[in-house]
Amino acid sequence: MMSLIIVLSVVLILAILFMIFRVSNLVSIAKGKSASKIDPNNSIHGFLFVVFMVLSLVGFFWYSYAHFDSYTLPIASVHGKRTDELFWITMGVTVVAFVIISIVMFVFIFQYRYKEGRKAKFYPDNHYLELTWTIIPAIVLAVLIFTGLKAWNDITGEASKDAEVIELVAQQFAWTARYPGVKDNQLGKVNYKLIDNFGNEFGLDLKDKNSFDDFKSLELHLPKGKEILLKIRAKDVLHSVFLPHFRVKMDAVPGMPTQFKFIVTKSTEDMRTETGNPNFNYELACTEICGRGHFSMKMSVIVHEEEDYERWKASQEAWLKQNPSYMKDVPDALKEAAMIKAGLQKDPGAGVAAAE
Ligand SMILES: [Cu+2]
Repeated sequence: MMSLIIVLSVVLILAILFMIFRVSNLVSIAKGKSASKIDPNNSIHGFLFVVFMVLSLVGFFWYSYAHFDSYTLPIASVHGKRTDELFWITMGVTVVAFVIISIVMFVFIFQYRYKEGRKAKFYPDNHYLELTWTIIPAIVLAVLIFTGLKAWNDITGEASKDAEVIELVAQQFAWTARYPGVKDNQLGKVNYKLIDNFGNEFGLDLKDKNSFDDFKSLELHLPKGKEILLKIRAKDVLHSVFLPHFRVKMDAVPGMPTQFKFIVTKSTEDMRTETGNPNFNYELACTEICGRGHFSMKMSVIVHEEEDYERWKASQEAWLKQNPSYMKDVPDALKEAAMIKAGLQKDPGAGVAAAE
């Protein structure tokens, strides 16, 4: 009902404005002036354009300066410094262009408004001018694009052999991480056809011996100072991994695994000291509108010193230990190895050593 009233009011107001316009036109015709004559408020409109420009530009610079800290987070990764530099160079170049274009656009509207007797000059072309405004932007854009492309290739390129590989799986509306497990440090194979509703949310392929000690985590634990390779996939729709402090942003695409490598430079504790906030926590947020629950799709991130990180990893239970019913999918020849690797059964060798 309320929206109907609003729609009717808007229609009514538009109709009234149209009628006023018609009446004033008719009045000016009746007074003997031509209807096509220029509006007497022309100068006021031109002037208002300039006022709008000044207020907008002042507001733009004031906001950018006054709220700088609320939209720039401290950097906590190695490549983050570089991408931020690129960001600010691009920002500088575009702001200069934006300001010049805005001033020219609005001042010309005022300066060259209609005036009785003034005629526009016919100026068809000027090769030097055309060359200048083609070549300079072309060079600037090429430099920006190629430096950006180089940074991008470094971030998404091959990770080193001893990088910490972690898999992030996105689904509506949660993130799940899979770690390779301390026994082999290799992520086991996955196959989307093996995903089920009973526990195998990763689609873990238990025919692969590397999968036996993989473990799942609902928090993302990361080591400080070590190269990390995030392997990212999505199970349903597009999602996007966003770790703002690390300047990490990568889409999670169903059917097309993506990855991102980076080195974290500050542990959670370091950041708590730096920000003076004892409750500071890193966060992973989804930055792709992925459905109704998108707003809630985040994950806690904890960055440890490397030793603590290894300790945390060693304290985690293998996925297979938490879901022992999947032992049926392990080939017979590998069953014993799987039991030992998953921690379902003590390593007989280790047992003897402990007993001695
Ligand atoms: Cu999402």
